[in-house]
Amino acid sequence: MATNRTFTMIKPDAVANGHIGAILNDITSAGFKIIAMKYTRLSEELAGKFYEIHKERPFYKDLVDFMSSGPIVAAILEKDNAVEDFRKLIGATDPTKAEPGTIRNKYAKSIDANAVHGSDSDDNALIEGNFFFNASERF
Ligand code: YYY
Ligand code: MG
Repeated sequence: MATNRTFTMIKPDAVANGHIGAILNDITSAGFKIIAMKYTRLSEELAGKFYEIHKERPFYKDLVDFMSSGPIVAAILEKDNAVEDFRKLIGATDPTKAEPGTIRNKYAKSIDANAVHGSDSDDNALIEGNFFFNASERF
């Protein structure tokens, strides 16, 4: 069901800094089940499409450059209240404002390279999951 799923990416900074294992451990320890997962790299074009809702924002170009700068891990996660609970687990967009113990507090260095993505609504979780995975890749 869409309502108990969310979508995440471990961003290029966290991958480059060797945090894939620790972040996946935090995610599964918090009760999220992995429904789909892949290690991949976004082209500039695909990163631009993924973040199209931010097209008019001043940080869009830097965001697209950053998200296509290296490999990422993309995953669909399942848990009751997945979208809201995952946003709590990752913390605020700006890691200096993220609560202690949150993934961004622990692994992110700046607002633009903030370690992880988390969907902001059930509708977007479904759209974003479908962006990366087809039906035969979800378990
Ligand atoms: O959903 P979330 O990732 O927490 O933040 P958004 O407001 O959706 O922005 C997406 C992405 O853009 C953010 O994770 C980093 C980047 N960004 C930025 O570089 N500078 C900002 N002032 C705001 C967002
Ligand atoms: Mg967002």
